[in-house]
Amino acid sequence: MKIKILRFSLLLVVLLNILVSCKNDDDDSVDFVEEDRTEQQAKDKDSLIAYLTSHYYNSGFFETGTNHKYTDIVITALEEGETVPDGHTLLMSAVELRTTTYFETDYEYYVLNINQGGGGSPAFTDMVRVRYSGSSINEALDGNYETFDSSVTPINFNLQTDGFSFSVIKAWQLVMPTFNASSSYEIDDNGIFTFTNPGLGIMFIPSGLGYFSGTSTGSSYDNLMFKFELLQYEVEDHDSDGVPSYLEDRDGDLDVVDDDTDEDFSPNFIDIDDDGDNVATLDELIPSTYIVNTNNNDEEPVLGANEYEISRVTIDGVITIKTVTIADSNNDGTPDYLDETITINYNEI
Ligand SMILES: [Ca+2]
Ligand SMILES: [Ca+2]
Ligand SMILES: [Ca+2]
Ligand SMILES: [Ca+2]
Repeated sequence: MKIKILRFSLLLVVLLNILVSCKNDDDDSVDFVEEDRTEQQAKDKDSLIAYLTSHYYNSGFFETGTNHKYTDIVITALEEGETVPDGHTLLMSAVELRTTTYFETDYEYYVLNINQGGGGSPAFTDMVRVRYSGSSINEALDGNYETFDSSVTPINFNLQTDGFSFSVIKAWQLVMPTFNASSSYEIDDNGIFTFTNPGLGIMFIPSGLGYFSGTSTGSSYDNLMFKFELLQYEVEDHDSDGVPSYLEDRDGDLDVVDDDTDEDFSPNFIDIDDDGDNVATLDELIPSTYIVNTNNNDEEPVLGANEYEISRVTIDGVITIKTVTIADSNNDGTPDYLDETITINYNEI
């Protein structure tokens, strides 16, 4: 599994820097200096455009049906003087240009949406289940098509790290929430899953939204291409405090690390007492339990607007669902768990 968080790449850079610095006393080798992000992005933009304007894909194959796989996508280099054959589309004519700011650098990247997907859509902090392959665009421009990472069997990735576990590169966190997962799935007698109407696409990304100076792909500053199927996702609650992690992004800037209500240097999404009032967040939410007996054809409960499922256990067709509801007992717009002046423990009432 090669997809790692950038932070670890940076750590590696620091370590390399120390190693190289130590050597400097003995010889005259130069310090490792990471490329300037803005300068690198300008080069990467040229590489991405060069690739997208010189390659086409089998678009006709995907015109009917919604159950295609990433392995069905065939990208071919356009030979000099050749026109794009019928049933195919030049990548540049099919992709959508997207922009973002990351590490104070303006980035451009491209997404080819082949199928949106028929299910729900993950939040940027959720876990996704995908099939995918990743390859180097720089290598492809040199005529070498090599996959550096792939999984044809479904595999899970966290879109948001808690600072300790691995998670994906930035581009995945940006792109996955813009697709939908499959609408349903079936498991056959051999345990093989079949997914209906999954999200299917390709992302073409500059090194700055990938591994940048890291060498996970075999070389630094690689522009990358990921073909993927978004199969399923799960809502993540990193600190298990009952509030889904995406809701702990209080300022809504798609960054959970910069939200720290009690300013204790533990961001809300990994803080079990978000307002620091010594009543745990989980205790400042109103608990409910639902019993759904599927043997009696009981229907699942419809959850309230501020109600979230925290656990589900099924025994002999009887489902026990526990939920929490965000309370704002003084109606001042700040929920109890973020209001240090309110200390009601709903699990002791
Ligand atoms: Ca935020
Ligand atoms: Ca905190
Ligand atoms: Ca929290
Ligand atoms: Ca409180």
